[in-house]
Amino acid sequence: MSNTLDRSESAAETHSVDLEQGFLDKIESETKIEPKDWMPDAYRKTLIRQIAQHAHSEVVGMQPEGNWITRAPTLHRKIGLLAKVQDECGHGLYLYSAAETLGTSREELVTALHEGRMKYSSIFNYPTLTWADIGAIGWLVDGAAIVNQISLCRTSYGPYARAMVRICKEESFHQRQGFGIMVTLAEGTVDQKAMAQDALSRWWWPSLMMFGPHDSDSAHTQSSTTWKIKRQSNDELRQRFVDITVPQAEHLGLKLPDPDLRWNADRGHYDFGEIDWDEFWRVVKGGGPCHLQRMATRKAAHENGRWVREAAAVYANKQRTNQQAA
Ligand code: FAQ
Repeated sequence: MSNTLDRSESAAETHSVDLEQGFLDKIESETKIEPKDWMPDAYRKTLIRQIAQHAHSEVVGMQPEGNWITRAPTLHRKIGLLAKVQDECGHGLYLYSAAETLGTSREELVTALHEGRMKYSSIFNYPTLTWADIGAIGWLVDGAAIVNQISLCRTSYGPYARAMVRICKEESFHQRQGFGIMVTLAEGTVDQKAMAQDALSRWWWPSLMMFGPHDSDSAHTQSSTTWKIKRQSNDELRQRFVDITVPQAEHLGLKLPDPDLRWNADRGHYDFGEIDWDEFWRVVKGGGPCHLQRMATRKAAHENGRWVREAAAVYANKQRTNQQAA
């Protein structure tokens, strides 16, 4: 009897080692992991966390810009901004759908956000005080998001990687739209240029924080890199963003608010000053200037949309019943 048990336990162990090896082989050979493939629990958990937090960021990220839709300076700018905010909502949808392929539900993820068990990007905790902030968000926040997300197009989980390809195409349009606003303001009156400078000065450091803590303080980087969820580290991506953005600020004739920023010919990169990590962690932990307002608005929108979700579910059921009857 005990021999039979020993044998079945050891067969189960061999099976699980085979599964794990099969998974690692796929990662090694750059074969995407798909929803029905076997994957370690920790890989699944990390993906759900990262994809859902990304989805929450897109949806909460609609708020700072939504604030300016009714105050856009021209019809042309208003149409562009409306389309951008709708795109962010769509990105949230693709990402929640990608997370759902891992065996969770959108309702569960949204509840976790509302109960403070999940995060959204620190960047969306800052206020949009002037129209120039809309330019700065498009240029810097979408610019940072693209640098991060281009890298994620090669992430190992298939549905996430495919969502990223589409999202990046839209984000690059957003980035150009934002830069266009900054160009107009920087080439405008003295007051407009000052407004652009003020927005840049306020959004620069929070944009650098979007990439997360230093690699040495990043809890998830090591495992996420081994599993090729992350293809480049937080610090590598942050450096890439700085290198791309400094010449753009020079083109605008605006000054980045960092006295330590300078080209380092030996490294072939810009050196830049230290981020205020106390501020970063304070914001990440819910102490950001607009956190309470963002969450109250998000929860109210969810409640106000309840009847739509219920009506859509009833309609879908009715369609299903009709199809079965036909
Ligand atoms: N904010 O160990 P790591 C956008 C947390 S989309 C808040 O380095 P990881 C589009 C992190 O979750 C912007 N929390 O974590 C748009 C973890 O806490 P946990 C969102 C942060 O995951 C534009 C802890 O710190 N993009 O902008 C932040 O390996 C305009 C330790 O950190 C994405 O989500 C932060 N900035 O690396 C929309 C991209 N950084 O979960 C509207 C996908 C770190 O253990 C308008 N995500 N934390 O409790 C990623 O690439 C990664 O998750 C990182 C963080 C790089 C953000």
